Amino acid sequence: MASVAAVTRALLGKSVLNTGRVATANTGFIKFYSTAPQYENIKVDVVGSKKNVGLIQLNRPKALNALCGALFKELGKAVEEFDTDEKIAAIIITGNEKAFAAGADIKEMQGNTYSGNTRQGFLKDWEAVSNCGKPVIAAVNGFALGGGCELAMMCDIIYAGEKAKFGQPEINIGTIPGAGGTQRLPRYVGKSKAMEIVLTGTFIDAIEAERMGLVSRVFPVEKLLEETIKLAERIGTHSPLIVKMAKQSVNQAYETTLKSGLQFEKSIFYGTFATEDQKEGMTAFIEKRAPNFKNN
Ligand code: CO8
Repeated sequence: MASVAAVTRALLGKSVLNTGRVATANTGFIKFYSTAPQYENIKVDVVGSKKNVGLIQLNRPKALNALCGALFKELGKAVEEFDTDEKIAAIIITGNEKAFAAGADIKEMQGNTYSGNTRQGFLKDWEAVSNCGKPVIAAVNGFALGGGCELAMMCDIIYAGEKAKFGQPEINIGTIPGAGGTQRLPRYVGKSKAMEIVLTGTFIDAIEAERMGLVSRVFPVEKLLEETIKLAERIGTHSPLIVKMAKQSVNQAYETTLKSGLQFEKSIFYGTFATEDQKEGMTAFIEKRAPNFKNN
């Protein structure tokens, strides 16, 4: 499969930048600067016509992007950097055609012990994605299994290629999902389907995942990244501040009762009226022009 950089260059017809804050000459090649983060298990680019989309590609193809500890540390760092970078509007996490991620690294954790897991807080590095304030979109081709499915579910939106396969096969290897599979999956697809997936380890395909509400759209494999970048760019046309408030409010639906969720939503809604971007958005509507949001 072509690298993410090659795909995005082809899509955008221009060079992409990595997270080094210095732009390269438009030679069509990515140039890495010494100040840019160097990663071993992921690749990081900034893409989109406005260079406001952070793109993270999981990059352990020989192990089907199995999520080893080092990968998760790097992923967390990259997400946090994009989250604090004011130029970035949304973040995409993707894999390759064969695998988004085939789960936590079984070879790495096979010898783990209960006391060791507890002492070291096994999984603690997995929180950066779900804590990110900006929208995070999973672009899933191939296998999203175990921790890979859980990683996708930590994201705010899941787009899938038509050959994607989702599953929680931990039951096959004598354990259970440990990063949200028994908690987020029922919230997406309901108890009966979640039980079936978790208790049998059966994989579901992209169309079924879309029908269940796990995935919001399915695309031909080669179109997935292009469509996901378009989605991120569309989000990026809005006020980043209001996007963040909207994300907080939707997330609250998973944390609380309807009554307190509605109260939370109301206070965030009222809060938008304390922002310049609400004034600008409504003024622009009345004046029949495009808004010029200031993230304020
Ligand atoms: N961990 C480590 N290595 C893996 C993993 C994995 N999860 N998945 C695949 N690989 C490796 C294989 O061992 C193989 O390596 P090698 O060439 O050295 O033998 C290589 O990737 C290619 O895999 P296969 O030859 O098996 O490829 P196939 O196309 O035949 O099969 C499958 C693809 C069906 C995806 C198969 O590889 C498979 O079943 N993988 C395991 C899926 C799984 O059980 N995932 C759940 C893991 S447990 C988990 O995620 C718990 C999450 C809780 C949080 C934990 C936080 C750390």
